[in-house]
Amino acid sequence: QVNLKIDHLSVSVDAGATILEAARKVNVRIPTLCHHEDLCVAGNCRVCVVEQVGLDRLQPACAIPVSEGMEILTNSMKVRNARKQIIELLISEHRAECTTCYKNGKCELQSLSNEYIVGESGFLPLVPLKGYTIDEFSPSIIKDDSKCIRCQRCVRTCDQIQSIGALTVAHKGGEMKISTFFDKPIYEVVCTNCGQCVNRCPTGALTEKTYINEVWNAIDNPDKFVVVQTAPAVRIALGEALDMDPGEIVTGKMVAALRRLGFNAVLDTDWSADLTIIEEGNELLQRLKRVLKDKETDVKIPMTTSCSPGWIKFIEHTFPDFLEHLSTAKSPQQMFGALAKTFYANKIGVDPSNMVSVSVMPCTAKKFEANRPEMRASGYQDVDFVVTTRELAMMVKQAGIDFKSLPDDDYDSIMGESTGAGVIFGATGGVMEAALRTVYEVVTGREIPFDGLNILPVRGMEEVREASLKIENPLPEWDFLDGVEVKTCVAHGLSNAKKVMEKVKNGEADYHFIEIMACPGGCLGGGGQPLPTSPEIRKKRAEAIYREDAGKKIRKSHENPEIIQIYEDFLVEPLGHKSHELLHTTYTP
Ligand code: HC0
Repeated sequence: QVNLKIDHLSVSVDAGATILEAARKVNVRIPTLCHHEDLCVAGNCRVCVVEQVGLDRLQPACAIPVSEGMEILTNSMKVRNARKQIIELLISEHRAECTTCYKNGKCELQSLSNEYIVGESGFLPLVPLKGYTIDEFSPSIIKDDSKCIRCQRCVRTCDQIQSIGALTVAHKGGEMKISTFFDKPIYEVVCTNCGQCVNRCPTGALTEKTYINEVWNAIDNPDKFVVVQTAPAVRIALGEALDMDPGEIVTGKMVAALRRLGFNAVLDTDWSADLTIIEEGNELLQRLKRVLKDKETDVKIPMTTSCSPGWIKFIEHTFPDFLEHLSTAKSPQQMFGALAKTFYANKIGVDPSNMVSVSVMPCTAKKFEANRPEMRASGYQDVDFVVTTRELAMMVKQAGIDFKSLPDDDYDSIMGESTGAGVIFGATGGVMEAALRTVYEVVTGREIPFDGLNILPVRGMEEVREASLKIENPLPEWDFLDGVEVKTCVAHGLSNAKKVMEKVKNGEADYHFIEIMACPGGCLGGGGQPLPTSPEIRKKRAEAIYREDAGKKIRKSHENPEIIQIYEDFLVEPLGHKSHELLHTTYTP
């Protein structure tokens, strides 16, 4: 332990802790910009400077470790003047058109400039803005260099969390900028559209591409029937953007709000998550049968999940020889979209050409996924517009809805009923847990031997988790699985996906099934979720997801009555003709 004083308050912290961490321990807030809890220290913006008694030079609190007897002043005149000047200099290079900025009200630089009354600055008119680029080509992300303050949070995110390196630092000194390979649009480089950079950008330099106006236009068009689906991880985070605390479950209020916004049908991606389990679970069993019973040698095992569009883009770019390991099952968003404009449109008597299919997702890559050419199985674009959790919150505010006081509403039927297994898709390990609940029961005829269906080994925030499940006394049809230990692996964040795929590539992995989600924590940490994000916030969201699961009457996908019904009425059987036509796809390098 190291003892020091922060603003005359005594504090003890572990050796190696920074001044910033010590200050937080005694509830002294030091402003930061380039610092982010998920990222390594950069120390390049200098907004967090503090005075160390006895030293002339100011110190960046985020980058300097504590030492015994240190005395720190975080609010001296010297510190206040320095911080103000630093913020003024940052603003002098920032296109500060705050009132028209998409990030207005949510920009960290704007908050600091307000806090330090930067309007008095003499620098503001002195540094003219140079020519700048606004890259709007991606369906998911907009990059506006004129708003960039070069803190490099995005670069560190793309490199450290995702191991992509699509964003990088180019040039030096005053010319330094955040760029891409040959300064190409992000759509043309290895960007996976995950939006993790958007989640960590303190200003409006990186934002999601919004489709709010397109959705309003559809709602206002009397000739259109607008259906909306809501992803699992939206219901446990939307409240954060509407003045509620992290971890509050707002499923019922969200459904009520969507109805108030004017959607014609409010349906659930969790329903198609249950459907995904049936299709993907059966695909896994078929692959295992072909390998273990029929001794086929060209079947790709381990099979990996295929529902995270950032992960799909990553494997296409980074491990193109392993694309056949992906399950052919489309994501729940896209299964929903394909069925909305076929099965559902037919059921309710709406011409699919007049149907507009909207999804609310925690993810910016879902905007890209909806635009992929593979996603037109209905004969139309299966999902027309994707809005993020943040955009839905903006729509709720625009509509003047007092979200907190809304009553709880239920989803419409059909395609609205879901199980606990569908809900947990939103957390890392959730797809694996949902699949195991069903696969084990299909194979053995017995419920999985875990406490109350909670398969704890696949849960948690550990970067890569492994779990195995021994099959004993299966039903006669699955006798080749008797005694087989089904080995699984779960990874979240693409740098962890890379580690797992390197093992697969090197022949060091003996897994049967791998779940990969592109974002830290799974979709609950998606690039479209409310800001800010941190390990603590993601933990609270995960707890909320498992609470929602525990509170569900039905917790296994194959017991969802609306899933049983769609096989009776339309799909006939898992992996059948209709499923292949609408619910499965393959990707080519
Ligand atoms: Fe996810 Fe999904 S769980 S990718 O993380 O599978 O975005 O929440 O909607 O499609 O269901 C995101 C979240 C989804 C899909 C589902 C899957």
